[in-house]
Amino acid sequence: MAALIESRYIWKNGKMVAWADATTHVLSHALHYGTAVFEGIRCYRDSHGSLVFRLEDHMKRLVRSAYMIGMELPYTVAELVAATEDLIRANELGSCYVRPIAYRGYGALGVNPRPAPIDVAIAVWPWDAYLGPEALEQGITAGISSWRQRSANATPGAIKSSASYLNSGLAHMEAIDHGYGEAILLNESGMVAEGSGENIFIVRDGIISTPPLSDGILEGLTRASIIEIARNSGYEVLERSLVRTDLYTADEVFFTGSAAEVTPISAIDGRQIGIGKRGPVTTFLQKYYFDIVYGKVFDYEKWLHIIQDID
Ligand code: PPE
Repeated sequence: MAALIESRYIWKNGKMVAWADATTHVLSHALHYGTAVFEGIRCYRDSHGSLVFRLEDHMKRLVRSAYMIGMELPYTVAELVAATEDLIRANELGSCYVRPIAYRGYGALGVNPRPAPIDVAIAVWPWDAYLGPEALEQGITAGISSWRQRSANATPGAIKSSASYLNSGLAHMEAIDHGYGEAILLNESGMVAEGSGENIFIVRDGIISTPPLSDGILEGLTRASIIEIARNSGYEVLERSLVRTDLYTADEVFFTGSAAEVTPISAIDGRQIGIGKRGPVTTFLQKYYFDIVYGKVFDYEKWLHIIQDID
């Protein structure tokens, strides 16, 4: 799932550097104190070029995450978008994953991050189906984690910070150890929050529901896209708090994320969900999502940053 396939160049602090040279010192602040924010973006290849899904929106979220942890990035959203475009061209990749990261680098240690410099990098590499090749069709199993989503007052889920992913990692490892494919975290009030790297949706009697942002989740761009696509297709979509039993009794449950795309959940805590594989609403939304990201739906081209091939 996560083995890196190296590409040629990484963009770092305004320059293209060779993959192997994009290193940082072991005393970089972020390594010790989690002072980094990042993004995960997918780029899809069609016959004319590379289509980067919601690139500008992801870079805006990066800037917002940075702002919330007191980092003012030395690059604008437009500069980060242009850098990504240059990088994808330079690496001549097919479909790939884009990982921008902004972090407190080398120069000062101690809890106060402010004396440490800010470094910004963007990497791209091929990344296959996040939850395994069969997951998109067959679904994956999930378990409710004994680890909780942190409250909005402690490493908030709304900030896509490296620090938050310690919690995701704990939940994910536990899920794997218990024989599940992925973890679902409840928040401190016991409401369903999200997966270790995905937002979550349920379908019951044709109505789609997903936890509200106020339940302490990441404001997922795939989540926002699915809400918009579903509403425009005539579905009722509610942003409402969900309890664990809402998951058990749903007809369908699915995860969304840039990496996970739209992944059905076949069972939760050993209880089969609906028909135990991708249900009809999930199938519809997943297909629609893939059609959109591959540029087949004119109405949603607004979400694609198109990098034309230069012949
Ligand atoms: N919640 C969490 C905790 C999360 O990590 C992600 C994305 C989402 C929701 C969905 O957000 P969005 O991608 O904007 O729809 N997780 C990213 C990183 C995964 C990783 O393993 O690293 C991703 O999907 O790229």
